[in-house]
This record gives sequence, structure tokens and C-alpha cells, in this order.
Amino acid sequence: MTNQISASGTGRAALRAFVALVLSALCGLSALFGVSGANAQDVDLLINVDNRETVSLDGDWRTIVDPYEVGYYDYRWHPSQWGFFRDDTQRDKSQLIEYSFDRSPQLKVPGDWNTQRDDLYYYEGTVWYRKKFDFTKRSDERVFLYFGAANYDARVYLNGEQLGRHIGGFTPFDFEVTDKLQDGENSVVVKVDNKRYQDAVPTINTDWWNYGGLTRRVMLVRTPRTYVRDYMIQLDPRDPGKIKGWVQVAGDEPSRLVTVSIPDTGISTTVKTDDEGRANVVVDAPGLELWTPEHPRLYDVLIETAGHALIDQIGFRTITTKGHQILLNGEPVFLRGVCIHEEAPLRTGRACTVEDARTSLGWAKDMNGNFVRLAHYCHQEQMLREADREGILVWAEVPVYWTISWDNKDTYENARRQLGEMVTRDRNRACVILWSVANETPNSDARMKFLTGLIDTCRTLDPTRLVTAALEKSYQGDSTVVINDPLGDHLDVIGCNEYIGWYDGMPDKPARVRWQSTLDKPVIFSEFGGGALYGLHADDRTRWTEEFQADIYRNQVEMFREIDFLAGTCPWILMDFRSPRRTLPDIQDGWNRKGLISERGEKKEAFGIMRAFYGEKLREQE
Ligand code: GCB
Repeated sequence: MTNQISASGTGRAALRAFVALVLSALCGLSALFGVSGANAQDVDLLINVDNRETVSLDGDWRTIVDPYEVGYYDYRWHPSQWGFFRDDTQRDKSQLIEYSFDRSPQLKVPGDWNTQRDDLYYYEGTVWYRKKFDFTKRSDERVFLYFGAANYDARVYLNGEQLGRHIGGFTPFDFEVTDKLQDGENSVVVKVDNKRYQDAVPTINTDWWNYGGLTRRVMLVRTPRTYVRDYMIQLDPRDPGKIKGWVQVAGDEPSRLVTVSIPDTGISTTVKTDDEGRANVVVDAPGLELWTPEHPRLYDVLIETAGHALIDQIGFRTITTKGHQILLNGEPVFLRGVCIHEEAPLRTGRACTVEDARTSLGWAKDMNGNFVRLAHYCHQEQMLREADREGILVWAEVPVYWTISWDNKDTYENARRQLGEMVTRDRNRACVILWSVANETPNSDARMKFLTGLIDTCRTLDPTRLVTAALEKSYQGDSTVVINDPLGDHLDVIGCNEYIGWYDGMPDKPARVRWQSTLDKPVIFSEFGGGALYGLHADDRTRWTEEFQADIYRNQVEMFREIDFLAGTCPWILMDFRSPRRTLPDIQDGWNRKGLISERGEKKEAFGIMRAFYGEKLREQE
């Protein structure tokens, strides 16, 4: 069922898989009995680590670059059950050991390896990481080893023992280590491998840098023996006067009373979890100040059970559609968006800090924006937390990009699990309004089956948000553009990527085309734009100049004004980002130059055009 072999999750996951099997055999009876399908599909993940007691393992880690994977396979290429490099301590002195963490160089965690060492710039393969730390366990606690993300395939060992493996470069995972920690010194070793494979998610072919390593924070999370593990506390989209959701308790005594309250409002309810630690929560929520981009009100929400009180900062709002409109709290909203890659502003490399998140979102706001598309994979949790605080709506997405192996069952399970981990981590964030299941995927029966499966998973895990995907356009005649991808029937909001004026015609073309949509659904232009090197100037028919790019934007904006079903726009992209596909010397040099801002933070002319357009949209809405 899952590629994550977790010491903590195995028992519960097996039980859930069994429950899932029985429920599906009963063919829909689950709904009848009020058992949420979410139970059966849930990903077992410790959420809200920001508000838990943690011990950071960030900082310098010893690392061994291992392109031949000698730390894992023997010379006959047989995998070692335990990983040869799992630990280099406590061996007898006559033993032949041909590696040493202690004498190997260090890399910073969180961080990609590519931008920390010149010799690792293009490296795709295995790097072993090792961190030693002191710990003293308390008798009444559980401890989890938590990774924000490791790109792409991570095998984790603690004190020489394998904890498990996680596949997927952008989502978190954890292992319970309560009984594996030693008082005093401990050693955690991780084999991180970022090789690309045809049947992986994403596949071999993308347009971004394959940054490898422990790219996000690593920590120990301490909880009581019985603890709140996961929950969903959101407004009921059908009855916004109510909060509806569920809590998941885990540990020694999962069946117990749990109180969910919002101290600022007097809202409070107590529920009893079942033997699996689960309880539904429904409570009247009168008088809540709704979360909006203008007033992103977050409430402290307390989830308490005997011995454990967990707090979260949650905003309450609804997101629905009506015909061509997207409604936020029942009111039409135009999404003044921009796409963002997780490329660190100003210093480059994989973004991994709150400051990185603040800079990118600050630029989006500076453009008069209210929306970001976090392309093309799940971004760090701090980005969502910051968007919640700043009032920026979010499109969140999985790396189902271009040409995935649609027929491969493992590829599907991999994508489904990554989607599940993303939704599980972020479904309490008010900022997230759209889950996206794919980007520019050519149509086929196998693709339809794969993606409709992901859409169903998404709706099961989170019935409160809208589901979208970035589709492609097609032409009828020379100048009529239609969106007729059959996947549109299954989505709530249609994302459409179009590069009219860049890959498709010259910059003046957008103003000459007419758009048609066959579906009575909101459409967002989820990508458009063109490349320019910051500071390169000439006439507006010279490619790569700021003028050429600006002209595309000017004509795109003209085109937008004529489209009555348009619910938002999302230029590609906020900042130039590294991509090995982009090799043109003196212009690209390994960078996709479609940014409205250079990697050094310099704004190109086109930025001003979007800023002016969004300024107009903002005034229309006021
Ligand atoms: C696209 C892709 C995006 C690319 C962009 C480009 O359609 O969705 O990932 O980076 O075009 O620059 O060509």
C-alpha cells in the first residue's frame, strides 16, 4: 500500500488497509454507517510539528558521496539488509572499514547538496548523511524522528537499525523511535538518493533542478504516551455556521475524551474517540470572523485530551464555485496569482527557511497579488503557514508532471501517497483553496484512470476544498482557442497553461485570439509568459529582452479582459529558476528566464504590467 515502512505506522496502517478492504467490499456501506472514507485512505503522519515539543537536528551533518552505492549493495550488487554504511561506531579495531563519517565533509541540513559544493552541482545519486546527538528519554513520552522532506528516496537508520524508507522528494515522513533511542549519544544515518526514473513521480523529464539531499528540516518530536496525532478542523462548506472535522488520537489509550475549543470565541465541544482513536467533530461556530486575504484572521484552536494539549492557528473560510466564479466565503473572488518554484530567492538552491517564504510571498503581494500557485510539487510547510498569516490563497500541487507512467500501478500508488501526505500535512491551512493533481498531461485512457483516481482520493481526504489540474489548450481554426480536455469534467476549477506569444506565435498574438469554454466552470490561466534576461534591452521584437517579455504580458492582459469565464491568472513565473534544460549561453546558463524577477531580486518590466493589472482588479473588487 505504501512505500513508507514506518515503525510507528505499520500496525495502524495494516489495520486501516484491512478496514479499507472490508469497506470497499461492502460497496458504499461506509457512507450509510457514517464511517468516513477518509479513515480508510488516510496517511499516517504526525501533523503540526511547529506547535509540538521538538529537538532540532538541523545543522552540520557528516556526508559520504556514494555514486556506486557501496554503502548499500555488495560487489555482486546484492542489497544489504541493513545498509553497510548504517553506522561507523562501536566496531572492533581489526575490522575492515573503508569509510568514515567522522573524517568526511559536512553539509548543511536543511539544504540541497547541489548548491553547497561545486562538485555536487550536477550530482544525481546517493549521499549518506550522519548526525550524532545526545538525548535523554523521559519515561512518559514517545519520540518520533521527523523529516520535512528528503529528495528522493531515503533509507533511515538509527543506531545501526533500519527504521524504514520513504519515497518522494517533497513530503514529510516520521518514524517512532521511542524504544530505539539510547540515553546519551545516538547516531542517525540517512541514505538519500535523487536518481531519476521513468516510472517515478516526477518522472525523468521535468523543467526544474533535481536538488538532492535532506532539503527540509529534521527533528525529534516528543509527545505524551497517548497523543493527538492528526485532525481536520474546518468550516462545513455546506453549512458554514458549523465546524466539521475529526480528530485522531494515537498511543497507549487511543479511546478517550478529546475537547476541541477556540478560547477566543467560547466554541467548545468534547468527543469520545473510538478504539482506533478516531472521532468526528461537529460544533456550532457562530460569530467566527472569517479568514480573507484582507483580514487573515487565525484563531488559536486547542485540541486537548488527558495529558496532551495541542494548539494550532487555524483560519475559517469557505471556498466554493458557482458557474464561472470562485466564491470565497460566498463572495466572488478573482485570483490575482503568480506561480512559484521552491527556488530560494536571492541565494538560490532549494528554499527551506521562513525568510525564503516571506520574500517570495512579499513579492507576490507587491504585485497586488492574492494568490500563488506553488508549482510543481508540495512546498515546505513554512510557506503555507506564512501564506495563512499573510492572507495569500494557495494552489498546492503534486509532481504528476508531463509524462508519468500512467499504466504502472506502483507509479499510481506513489503519486497517491504523495498526494495524501501533502493533503494530510496542509488540510488545516485556510490559505489552501485548490489541490492540483497534474500539470500538462497528454490525454489517454490510462491517464484518465490515473488522474480520476487521484481526484477521488483528494476529495475523500479533504471534502472542503476545490480540485484542479493545469490542462493544455487546443485550437479550432486559427484564432479560436478551446479548453476541451475531458479531465475538465472531473475538476471543480479548470487550470489552463498557455504560452501564446512565446511558444505559440509572437507577442502580439494573444490580443488576436478568442477563447471558448464548453464547461460551466471557473477557468484560471495557470501559466503564461515568456523569457527575458533582466537588464537586456532592445526593441520589443528581440527575444530575451525585457521589452519582448513585457509585450507578451501587455497583450495577454488585453486578452484576459475579453474572457468572461476567467476566474484568475497566474503568470509563469515569479522568479527565474534553475533548470538543466535551459542551456543558451549568456542568456539562460542553466536558468529558466521566465521570471518576472531575476534570481537576484531585480524586477523586470513585465512585473509592472501584472502589478498594474492586479491593481485594477483589486479596485474592481473593492
Ligand atoms: C510549462 C511547464 C513549466 C515550464 C514552462 C516553461 O508549460 O508547466 O513547468 O517550466 O512551461 O517555461 O516552458
